[in-house]
Amino acid sequence: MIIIGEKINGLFASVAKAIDRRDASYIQDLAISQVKHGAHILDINTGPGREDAPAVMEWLVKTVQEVVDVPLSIDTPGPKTMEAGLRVCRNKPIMNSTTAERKRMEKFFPLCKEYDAEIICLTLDERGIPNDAQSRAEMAMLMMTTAMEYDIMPERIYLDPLILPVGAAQDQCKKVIEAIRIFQTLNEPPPRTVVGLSNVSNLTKERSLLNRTYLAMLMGAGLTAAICDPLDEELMKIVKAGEILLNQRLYCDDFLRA
Ligand code: THG
Repeated sequence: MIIIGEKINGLFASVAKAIDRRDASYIQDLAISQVKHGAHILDINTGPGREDAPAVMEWLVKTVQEVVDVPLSIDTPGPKTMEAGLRVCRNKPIMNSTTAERKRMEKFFPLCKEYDAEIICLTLDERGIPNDAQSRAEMAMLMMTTAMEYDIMPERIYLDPLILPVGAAQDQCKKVIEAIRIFQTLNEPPPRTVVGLSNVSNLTKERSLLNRTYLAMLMGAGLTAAICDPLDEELMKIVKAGEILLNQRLYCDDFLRA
């Protein structure tokens, strides 16, 4: 399982404050601890409603790269903010993300090509998120074929069926698992998949329990990567155990105990 650390996100009040103060060491501590706890990639998001988002993105990327050397996932819907991040990435960047909206694809696929990036494709268009797995798969297919018109091969794409909060759309949790299964049938080799795991527990009391239970289910369905909290120890234990049960990691009793 590829772990994408979610914690450098202006959604968190403490991170928003650190951004306002340009408190580099707060951001750098978050980067170092996530990598130390097993993050392979770090998601970087300036948070909502910032006029200075491009400048903030550039500062975040540079600040993080001073202390860790993992690839970064530039998480923004804004083309200017996206490009500000891509321009300063040292490693191959991941664009998070395009949707199936025409205008968004026309902006983001050329950027993906120009910066030789990977890209997350969200199953969402002008009409919103499709309400079942098959429609999500059709939208995923549309994004993959449109990407090919820009010479972006499916190997560079992660498909994201978009997890909704269980409290708001309980029936969607199972449909996202189904979508992960169907996405893998859309191409050969099977397209990679990703989710924003913590979305599922938004506004619930048992966040960690819901997150890790859902992650185990999604792993069983073949999920490639999760944007999640690597500092959640119970969650990371489930990642390790899941990898063993899926025969992706050699079984070792002592390792599981550690
Ligand atoms: N897919 C893709 N990218 C994504 C998402 C996705 N990026 C953003 C998000 N979803 C994944 N990252 C987070 C980060 C934080 C939270 C949830 C998902 C979160 N934050 C607390 C909240 O909003 O309640 C902040 C609370 C606090 O201040 O501590 O839960 O789906 N491709």
